[in-house]
Formats: sequence, structure tokens, C-alpha cells
Amino acid sequence: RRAAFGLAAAAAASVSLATSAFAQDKLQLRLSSPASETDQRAVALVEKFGPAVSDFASFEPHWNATLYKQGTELEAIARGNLEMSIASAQELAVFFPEFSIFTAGYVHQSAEHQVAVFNDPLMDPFKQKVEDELGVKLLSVMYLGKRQLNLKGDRDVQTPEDLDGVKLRMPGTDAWQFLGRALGANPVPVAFTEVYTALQTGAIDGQDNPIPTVVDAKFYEVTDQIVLTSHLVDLNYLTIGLEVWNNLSEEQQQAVQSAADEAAEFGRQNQLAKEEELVSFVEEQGLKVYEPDLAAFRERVQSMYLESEYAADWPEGVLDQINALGE
Ligand code: KDO
Repeated sequence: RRAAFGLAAAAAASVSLATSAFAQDKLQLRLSSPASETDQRAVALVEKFGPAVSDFASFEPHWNATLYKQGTELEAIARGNLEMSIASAQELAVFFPEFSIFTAGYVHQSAEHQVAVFNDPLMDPFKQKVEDELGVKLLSVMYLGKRQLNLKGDRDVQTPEDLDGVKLRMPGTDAWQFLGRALGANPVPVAFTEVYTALQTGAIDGQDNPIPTVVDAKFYEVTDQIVLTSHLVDLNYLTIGLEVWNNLSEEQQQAVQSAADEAAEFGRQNQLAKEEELVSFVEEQGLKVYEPDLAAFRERVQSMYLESEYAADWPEGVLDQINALGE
């Protein structure tokens, strides 16, 4: 019995060795992101992208910024140390200032508008520059959702003036910090993985993220209200290293591209559904959810951007083209 068991165990071990050796023969596609594994972008990539490329690639995501710190992923790809990421336009704007057009408040109108913009020829020179100068390919656009203000305390926020003195956590790049100022708050840079503790200890008065993220990251446990400013219909680009891409056969490139598009679409639909559904969940958790004077926010944010140094970097005519693709 013992011997038989031993043999069976050895056979099982050699099978798993063979499997892992085979896995190593495949192209390794590591993705690093601060997103949690239950974030809808993560779920979509694991359920749709990984299986769709599994014939030739082993998709290995690392969530919660465990492989690379938030904001350092693009450089890691450029250096050949990482294969994939879920990059923000704000991160791309660090390298290419013109990407700040996609970081400006009240420019993108909806998930569909984001897709129309990403697939429009207006995007070609942006994509080309990222490939040529950073060695990164933007595969598809992923929907993160409408960013809302999520604050501690019972301050009534109707206009940007009501955010005066509010320490609002925004992610670490300049483009994000400017959005915080445009909203009327005092922006404070904090990495996503540290936001919960910063809220809990009172180091910050609030943060901004779509409602599904407020739920997924449990920010509702340490905040009291959500102000529905919808100031940024937020996106991420699913990226891959250009060298990795160029080493794929044409058939493999097609498989990666359609897997990326399929995952993005799946994640988008799930996130849109969650944005609707979860309003009642956060209310049940005791948070006050209300709409402020949206015209006041839109007016201030848009005029701050247009008067800023950011707008000077926007290629001529592109804002009009983006607007024309919306409603
Ligand atoms: C955040 O740090 O608030 C943010 O929402 C910014 C996004 O660009 C994106 O990186 C996201 O975090 C992470 O994926 C975690 O959800």
C-alpha cells in the first residue's frame, strides 16, 4: 500500500513538474496592478483574458501592487521587467503631457464615449507615441467608473467652495493632484493601497473613486458620505510591452487583441451594473449619498483645465473631436 501510495505520489509530482515546465515554455505575461483581485477589471482579466491566450501564454497577474508600486508599472514594462499593466492616462501624462486631455474632469461622458474615443483615429498619434517612445502598446480601454467624492463627516457639499480646506486623497501624479485642486479641495497624494488606513486614522478627510471601488476596498467602513460629482468618467488602458507583442505571431497577436477587447467589455458591463446596484448597499451601510450642484462643479473644473498649463499641451482640435464623439 505504502509503495503504491509512494508511486502514485511520485507520479502526481512528476505530472505537476511536467505541467509547470510546460507553463515555463509558454510566454509569461505578468501583469502588475494596485487593483484588488475582486475588482471587476481583475475579475475580467482572470476569467476572460487568461483563458483566451492560454494556448501559448501563461497570464500571471499580481494584484494589490504586490509586484510593482502604483505608478511604476509603465517604466517596468519599458525596461523589459514586466509584460503588462492597467495604466491610467494620468500615469501616461507623466511621460506624454498631451495625455492629460484624458485626465481632465468632465471630458469623457460615459463608458461608451471612452470606447468611441479609444477606437477613433484621433487616438492613433497618442498610441503611436507611447509605442515609439516608451515601448508600450495600449491594447484596449477598460472602464473604472464615475469617480465620486467619498468623505468623512457630515459637511454638506453643494459647490466646489464647500470643499475648501478638505484634505482629499488623490493618487500620486501631478495630473491627479490638479484634478483635486480643480474640484476645490486640498489634494494629498497617497498610494491606493494606503487609502483605507489614511481614512481610518484621519490623515485625510476623503478620497475619490467610483462606488464599486468604495465597496471593494471597504472605504465605506471609514467614511460617512458620497457626493455624486461624477467628476471623472475614469478609464485605464490595458497595456503590453511592445517587444513582447512584436515577438508574437500574427495569429497570437490577434488572439491577445481579441482577448483584451473581450475582457474589457466584460469588465465594463459588470462595473456598470455594480455602479447602479451598489448605491443602495452603501446607503444601507449608513452613508449619505447625494447629488451636489453639478453645474457649479462642471463649470469650475472645466474652466480650471482650460486656463491651465495642461490645456496648452493638448493637440489642436482634439478636445472638439472628443466632444463630437459624445452626446
Ligand atoms: C486610485 O488610486 O484611486 C485608482 O482608482 C486610480 C486608477 O488609475 C487605478 O490605478 C486604480 O486606483 C487601481 O487600479 C486600484 O483600483
